[in-house]
Order: sequence, then structure tokens, then C-alpha cells
Amino acid sequence: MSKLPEIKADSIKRRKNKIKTFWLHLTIMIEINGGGIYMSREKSELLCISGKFEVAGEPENVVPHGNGHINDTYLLTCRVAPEKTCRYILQRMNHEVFRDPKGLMENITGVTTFLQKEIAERGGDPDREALGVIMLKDGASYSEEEDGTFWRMYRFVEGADSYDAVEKPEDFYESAVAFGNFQKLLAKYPAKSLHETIPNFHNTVDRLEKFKKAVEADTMKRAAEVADEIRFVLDREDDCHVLCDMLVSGEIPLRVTHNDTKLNNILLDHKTGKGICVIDLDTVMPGSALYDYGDSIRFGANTGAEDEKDLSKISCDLELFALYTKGFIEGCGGSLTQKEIKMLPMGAKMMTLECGMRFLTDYLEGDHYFKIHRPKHNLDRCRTQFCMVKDMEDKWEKMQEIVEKYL
Ligand code: ADP
Ligand code: GN1
Ligand code: MG
Repeated sequence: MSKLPEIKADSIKRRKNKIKTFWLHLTIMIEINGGGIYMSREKSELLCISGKFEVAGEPENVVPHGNGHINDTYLLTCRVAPEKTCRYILQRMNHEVFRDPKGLMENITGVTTFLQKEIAERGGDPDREALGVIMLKDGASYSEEEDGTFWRMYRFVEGADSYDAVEKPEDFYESAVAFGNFQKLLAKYPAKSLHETIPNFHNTVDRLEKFKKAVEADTMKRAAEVADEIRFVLDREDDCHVLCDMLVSGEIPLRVTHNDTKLNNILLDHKTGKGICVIDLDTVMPGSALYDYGDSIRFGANTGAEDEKDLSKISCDLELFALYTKGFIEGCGGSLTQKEIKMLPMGAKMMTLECGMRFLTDYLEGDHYFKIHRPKHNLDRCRTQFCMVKDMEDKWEKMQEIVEKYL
């Protein structure tokens, strides 16, 4: 979890320099994010939006929170009594990514209510183990502001944290158990009632087509610079069809899945170390168990960060791969089919290739989808993903051996 640096007032000069640097960074970020609404929001405005929700006490403070690439997330503190505060997550939904905020919030209220009930029936704590949507005072689940932005609020899960990298292997294992269990909890969710919040989200064949169009259009004149990366994708065109074909033929089942299972989308309990609450439910849709498994491996089993510039730091850690495999299969509680288990390495490779392709598409199109914090950020991200794919290909037999133990 990133912490804001403290400014120590030991000399006025140093302080002035820091303030100058801060504004320089802020200006760069605003420019990089296309004058993003995110950075230009006034605290007073955020507190005013917060006041429309059913919060306990009075909204007192609000600060940016977390490292998601899509939504703008803030931590809100409300004053309940002189010595007591209550915290919430306030989020601006990215409605360029999620075109149907109403449908999206219907999914989230439906899924969270369902999860709370399932968790309570199993003797768990529904207030901590599932996201809790805070309604508006008028009973709606989100607020549409006059400037066309959409806002929602969640109960802040106290005593837990999300991580941007695996610090302890046990944490990765616990996240696997929790993501597997999440899928199990939603096994009976009425899948047909779910809106497809991002059509074709993990349809790799469709992603490939969009990528090819971006290469052809080359609106930013960046294709020549990334010829090697383009070739990398085209050399693996056949792979892109494998999971889609298996879903269509029914060889692997369609399930209600999370679809965005990176490590920072799970909260780990400070005391027990268990994966206490799965968050970021925007993409809960019918999908494949291999997507959830694969996306976690893509992010968490990588020895480097998703945006690491030094590619020598990138590889697929087979110990972490084995640990996650064990946890996920256990978490799914015997619900994975033999075919799904056999295809787990392919799930990992495809989610990594697809994500790299998405970063590259965004780079070619001018970085309009994923938030970036420096020039070529999406290109750096794409390169780590492709490096990880290559390493998986080199370790393919070992990955299969690890998985075959469970057949
Ligand atoms: P994004 O879609 O942009 O990734 P997330 O919903 O994942 O947004 O939220 C961003 C971060 O905010 C998470 O990684 C997590 O650290 C934190 N967060 C989100 N919801 C909660 C919550 N209910 N309680 C505690 N922390 C949360
Ligand atoms: C986005 O929202 P966040 O940061 O958890 C993206 C995922 C990508 C991921 C790459 C809705 O996830 O699909 O795998 O970035 N979410 C969406 O880090 O596109
Ligand atoms: Mg997230």
C-alpha cells in the first residue's frame, strides 16, 4: 500500500523545493491523464458528494486511495463522535470503461447481497467478508453528478489491506483460496441476470481483432516503434483461440467469475492473514475459471512489477505458481473439472498474453483506457507481460507437471 511522504519542516528552502516538486508532479500527472477529472477534484466537492450517501456522522476528510487502473478511489472519513470516526470508500466509476453504470450497479448490488447471504449461512461475517454498498439517502445505489460523473460508496473493510506485490508466499496462497472460494460462493448466482459490463471482456479472439485494428489505424504513429511486440502477438495468434473455442464447444463450463483477480483486488486480514474480502466487482460476469486463475498468476507469480522497466527482473516464479494452483483448487472446493485443471497453465498464459495485448492496444491508441503515470507506461506494462509469456513458454513442461498432480 503506497503511503504519501511526510513533509518535514526542517528548512524552509527544502520545504519550498518539495512543494515545487509536488506541483510539478501534479501537473505532469494531470497532463498524462488528459487533464483527468481525478486530480482536479476539490476536496470540498468530494465531501459534498459523500454527504449524499447514507454515511454515519459527518464527512470530514477524503484522500485518494489505492492503485487501481480504472476507477478513481478515495478513502472517506466521517466524524461520528468526538472520539469516533467511520471510514468508507468513495469511487468515481469510470463510465468510459463501464458504459452502463446503472447495469453495473445492478450487478454489484445483486452480487454483494447474494454473497452476504451465502457468507452468513456459512457462519461468516457478511459485513467484512463481502463488499457492502452504501446507498444514497434517496435510496439509489449511485449518484450521477451534474458534470456527468457517476459515484458510489462502499463500507471500508477495516483491519485488512490489499497488496500490489506478493510480500509473503502465504499471502498469495491465501488470495488463491479466497478467489477460488469466491467462485464457489457464486456458483448458484442467476448468471442470466448479470449485465455484461464490458462486452467480450476476456474474449481473446475479439481482443486480437481490436489489436489488429489498432495496428492498422496506427493513429499515434507508434506501430513502427513496437514492431517486435506486434510480431510477438501475431506469432501466437492460434493460442488466442484455444479457450474461446473450448467455451463455445462446452469442453470447459461457463461460470460466474470475477474476471479481474489481481492481488490488489483482495483484502487480506491483518490478524489471520486470510483473504477476507474480494473487491473490485465491476467485472463479475459469466466467464471461465481459467480467467480468474490465469489473471492472478499473471500478476502475482511475476517476480517483477507489472510496469517494471528492467525486464531481467521478470519471470514466472514456479513456487508461487504451484502455491496459487494448490490454493485455487482447494478454494474451488472440488468444483473444477478435469479439463479445467488440465488447462490451468493455458489460462495463465492466455490471461498474460491478452493483458499485454490490451496494454499494447492502448499504447497504440494513445493511452485512453488504462491510467498511466509516465510516458510509455502502457508499453512498459506490455513488455513485462510478453516477457512473462515467454518465460512461461520456456517453463511449460514444469507448469504442466505441477498442475497434473491434481488430476
Ligand atoms: P479499481 O477498479 O480502480 O482497481 P478498486 O475497486 O480495486 O478500484 O479499488 C482500488 C483500491 O481501493 C483497492 O485496491 C483497495 O486497496 C481499496 N479498496 C477498494 N474497496 C475497498 C473496501 N471496501 N475496503 C477497503 N479498501 C478498499
Ligand atoms: C485493470 O481495475 P484494475 O486496476 O483492478 C483492468 C484489468 C487488467 C488490470 C491490469 C476493468 O484492473 O482487466 O487486467 O487493470 N480492469 C478493467 O493491471 O479493465
Ligand atoms: Mg482494482
